[in-house]
Amino acid sequence: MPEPRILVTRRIFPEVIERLSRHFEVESNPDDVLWTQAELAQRMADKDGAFTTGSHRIDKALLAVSPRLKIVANMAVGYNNFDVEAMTAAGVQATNTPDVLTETTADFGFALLMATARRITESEHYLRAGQWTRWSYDMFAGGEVHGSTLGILGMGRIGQGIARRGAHGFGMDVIYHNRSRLSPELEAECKARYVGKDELLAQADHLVLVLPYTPESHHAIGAAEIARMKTTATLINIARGGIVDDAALAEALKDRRIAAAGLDVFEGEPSVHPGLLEVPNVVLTPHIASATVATRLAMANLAADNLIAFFEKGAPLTPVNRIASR
Ligand code: 8YV
Repeated sequence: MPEPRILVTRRIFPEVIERLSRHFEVESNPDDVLWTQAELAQRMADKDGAFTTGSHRIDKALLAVSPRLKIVANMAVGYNNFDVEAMTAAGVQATNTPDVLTETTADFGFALLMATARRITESEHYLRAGQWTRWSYDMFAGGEVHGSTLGILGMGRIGQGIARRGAHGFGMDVIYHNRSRLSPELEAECKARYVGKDELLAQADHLVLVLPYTPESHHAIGAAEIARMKTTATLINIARGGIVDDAALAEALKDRRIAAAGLDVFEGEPSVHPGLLEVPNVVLTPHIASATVATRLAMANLAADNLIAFFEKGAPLTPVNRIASR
């Protein structure tokens, strides 16, 4: 039997390409060319499987011209780049990389919260610009982190990791809102209290977004939601751009309707709303919440494991959809 043909859509660890090559005929992208969807479709035409990141959409149009495709393994826990319904209808297995990035991403969420509340990047820019000439009592005075109220919107694995850090490490009062409540045991472990969305917005000193991006969560935080927040609050988004209305947020930050924001993800990234680049009270990072060497390698290996398990054992390790057996 000929080896299955796999397309790897972006540059990834050479050792993972090497692993894949021991099982499959691999077409990789070592120069990391950002293929258009049309270029991707051309390459996908003779492939049995694909290793993707969030850079490309796996949608109806692509599936229609990928007759051999049986599986797409995303190197990400989020899979809003997949049309899962269309993939399921086409009998294409979808997989993601949960768990391996949970703690690293929660670490970053907390780092972004701290940097935002304590104005770390803003003050560094000031220092680098040679503006620090003397002490003053209110120089870069920020908001308190320890003992404050931490609000979490989206209480999956990463949200729970942030809750634990806040409650156990910083004595924060943790409240959360989610589609479904955690079990009493998990609530106790995270020291987190379930509240309605309006109460979450009104009570949080620091509001962290960790929910998946779906049609329902599009602009879950817009002008109306920001208006319900404390004027001293910070907003942290490590989930997906599109959950926040970036134009409304830029306006609110300019008018100091909230104190500050920390954003790792953006609507239409890698471009960033110009209003966000103009205000000082925002910490901006280029979608790096899972970016440690160890975690990115674990994610790549899990995506590879999914392809190998699917073709060699008939079932992937971390499926997103259930497909009828062929
Ligand atoms: C990825 C992410 O690096 O896992 C996710 O959902 O957002 C990041 O960890 C990114 O999606 C690239 O695939």
